[in-house]
Amino acid sequence: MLSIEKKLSLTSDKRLFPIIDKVLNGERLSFEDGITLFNTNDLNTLGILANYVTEKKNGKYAYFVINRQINPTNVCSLECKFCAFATIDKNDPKAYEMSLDEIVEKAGYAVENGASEVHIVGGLHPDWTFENYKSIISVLRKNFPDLHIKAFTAVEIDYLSRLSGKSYKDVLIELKEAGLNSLPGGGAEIFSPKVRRIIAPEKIGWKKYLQIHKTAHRLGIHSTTTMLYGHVESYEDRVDHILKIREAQDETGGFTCFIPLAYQPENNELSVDEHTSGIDDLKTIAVSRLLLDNVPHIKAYWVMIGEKIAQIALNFGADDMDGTVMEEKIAHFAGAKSPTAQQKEKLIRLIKEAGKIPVERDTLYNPIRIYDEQHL
Ligand code: V47
Repeated sequence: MLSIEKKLSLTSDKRLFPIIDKVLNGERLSFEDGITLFNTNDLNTLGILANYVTEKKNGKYAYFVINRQINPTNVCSLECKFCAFATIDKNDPKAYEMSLDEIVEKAGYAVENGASEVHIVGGLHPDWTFENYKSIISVLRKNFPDLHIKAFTAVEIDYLSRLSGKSYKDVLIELKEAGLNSLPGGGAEIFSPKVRRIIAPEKIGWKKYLQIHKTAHRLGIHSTTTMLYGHVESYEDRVDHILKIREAQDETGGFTCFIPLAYQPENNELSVDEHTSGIDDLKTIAVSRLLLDNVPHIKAYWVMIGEKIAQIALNFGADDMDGTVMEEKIAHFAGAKSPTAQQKEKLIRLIKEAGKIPVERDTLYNPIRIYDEQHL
């Protein structure tokens, strides 16, 4: 069998040699390295290198979670150009608002089906108060004492701060006291202000996004983080985004996972009509793994890249597939071709076929069950 050094030395792209050396020596990659990696056509070497780093961090384990997404409302005062889920108009036939009873019912179904996590994100509803948002957390906590509540993106936390007149820190403390466990990573989009002006002109910028996550981390609230790619951004924008996350993680260490989100092109106002390619999805996952030396996990989100690419991504730097999801709306309003839910058995099979060991995890990556050979 060829050693890793030998396999990597066979690269057809000589520009990769210094990067390979750095990775094998455990050295941090630079902005320029990130650009070179995005520009290479030697996908195989990129995959081998990223998989080497993944297996150094997480062995052969690949994770999934039994979870449910709940989107309490799609009424939103922001009008992001890529978003097909939200509407600004409460009278729009597609507008909806869930009652607390509906939210509890959905979470109850999830718990009955083995979920350890609910992932809650929705619009910035112009009529809802801080107390309305907080009651979603407290009612779920009251009904499901052991459920992990991962809720409200940094964009929602900023909104709650403006609604209540409280600081980010005080909003987060109150939500934590109500039962919030962690924050999801949505709302990051692409940090570049130039791109943000095109795709999400009214959304908080990268400084506030990261400030909110770092504030949460300092309060003991972990979070995930994301990057929306495949629209009008450049490779430079992607690398800049990823390195800003790396810098924030150096400060607080609270990100558990990075999730590249592949742009879905339908029913929105952005004039980009193409889905991302499989090669771009794999490159983005691999480069993320290689640049983010301080983030423990990289997620191949099957909802947005499809099951097949997500499965292959497990050998290109990803070690997590998200989960059963149970009801996905955001990507599917925008034309995602994947199913809207996933069976646990299917996730286990996809991971096993990729040559990895499936691990059902909780939100913070504590193993719940390892499906090693004896279980398979
Ligand atoms: O914030 C919206 C993105 C995000 C589109 O934290 C779109 O573990 C692609 O953040 N094409 C919500 N993406 C989903 C999200 C997420 C998903 C799974 C796991 C985690 C996690 C987080 O979806 C939004 C936005 O960035 N989004 N519209 C679209 N047309």
